[in-house]
Amino acid sequence: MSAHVASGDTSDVVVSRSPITGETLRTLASSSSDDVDRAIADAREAFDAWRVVPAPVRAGVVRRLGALLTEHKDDLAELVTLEAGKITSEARGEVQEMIDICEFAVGLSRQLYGKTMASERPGHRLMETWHPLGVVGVISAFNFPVAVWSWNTALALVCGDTVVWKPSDATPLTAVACAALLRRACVDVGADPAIHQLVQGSVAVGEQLTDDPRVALVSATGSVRMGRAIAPRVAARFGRCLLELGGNNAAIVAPSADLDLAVRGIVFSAAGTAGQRCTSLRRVIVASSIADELVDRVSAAYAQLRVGNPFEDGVLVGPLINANAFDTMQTALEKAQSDGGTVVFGGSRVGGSDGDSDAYYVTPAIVRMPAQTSVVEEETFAPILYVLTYEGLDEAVAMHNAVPQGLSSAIFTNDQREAERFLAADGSDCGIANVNIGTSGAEIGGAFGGEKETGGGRESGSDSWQAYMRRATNTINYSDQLPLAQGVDFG
Ligand code: UN1
Repeated sequence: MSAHVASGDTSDVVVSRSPITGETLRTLASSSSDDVDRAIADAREAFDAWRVVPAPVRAGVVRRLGALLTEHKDDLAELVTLEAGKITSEARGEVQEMIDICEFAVGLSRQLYGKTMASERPGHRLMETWHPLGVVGVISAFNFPVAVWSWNTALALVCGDTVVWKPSDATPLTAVACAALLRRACVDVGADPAIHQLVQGSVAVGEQLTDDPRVALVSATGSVRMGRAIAPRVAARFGRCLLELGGNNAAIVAPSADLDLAVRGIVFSAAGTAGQRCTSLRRVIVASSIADELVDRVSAAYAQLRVGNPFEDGVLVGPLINANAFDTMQTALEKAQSDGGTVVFGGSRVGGSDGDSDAYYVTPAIVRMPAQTSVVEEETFAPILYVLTYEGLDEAVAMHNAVPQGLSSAIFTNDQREAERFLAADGSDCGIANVNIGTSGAEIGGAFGGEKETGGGRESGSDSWQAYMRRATNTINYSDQLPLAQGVDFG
């Protein structure tokens, strides 16, 4: 995603502002450099004791956090709507995603498996053990202000790490709420609350986490630009990075596709969350024979979408996060048109936002493009859906992969050959590849992340936990001989 604050910003306050009205909700103090230093030091100190607590016992904190999230689901969702502008159903879904990852992490605590390998030497055993890594710095974005934190934190805590969290400076109140719930979970189960530290601020705070050698892993979600700034700095100190950066997600719609299903999948992925998910659908690559019909049907569905206050029943598209997001969207639309594109639906600022208001509501846009020009290759964090056409599947796959990002992808087809081709080695080059389902709204059970400029990291389910631990390979000799590997003779 692409929200970014200018580098070197050292503002000493963080302003919580609601995109629903543009009003300031509250001003919080930013963490000073000393505060961040202390948070890292406290997390590092807490790690010494936390790493030797058995993982299934560590899971107690996460189990309790899951219970507290269940109890406070609606309240936390309300805060997410207020600060991030998500509709209530999606905000609740985001909190549900937190509850789900807590359950996953609790089960995982008994499954941090290492392998046992056959040794080539008699009387020897070869195995691997997974150990806690250290302090994990979590940098998260405004658009999933709570779920992405929980993916990282639930896994990190079960893995024996401690956490320092720098949330987006657009969503400081949801962060305070999450940190308070986790603190309470710690107190309730008798764990040291210092295992989690919250620091608030803008780029300077993130940079401090990035550069501090006590932070073993920097897990960052945000723009490609942010990832480019973080990765070399962490690499320079041989730290670890887990990057979840921009997406430019596409769906191929083949001639055999079930169009009812495709339209529903496209509309949710492209217009849902006002196009402000990393996984939002940004490109449709449709067979030319069905392109007009598909565009008509998606346009008709868009015409039914209510745009407005995300707290209101029936509203499906809330506001953009701020003026900058609106300007970026308008610039992209202008660029697309000057590249020969035609806006066939939406794109303009609408009701609830008069010229004076600092709230930005837009009708989701559909733009037919003659080719995949440079603006289509960029991730614009707003509801713009570019439509491109193809003749043969090879061409569609080539077009699909010809962007710098590689997060999520989909094909709508009822032809198994086409579906398998899309999922094969020479098919989609993304970290997520779906069949007959949109690009957004992944479950937590799978690994989440992508390739190329998306950064290569994997979070959430499957074996993503391994990024939060260090692996030790152990060779144990239980014989009275000392044979050397590879048949080496040393006297
Ligand atoms: C993000 O946009 O940063 O797959 C995360 C999805 C959500 C997570 C999105 N489960 O759309």
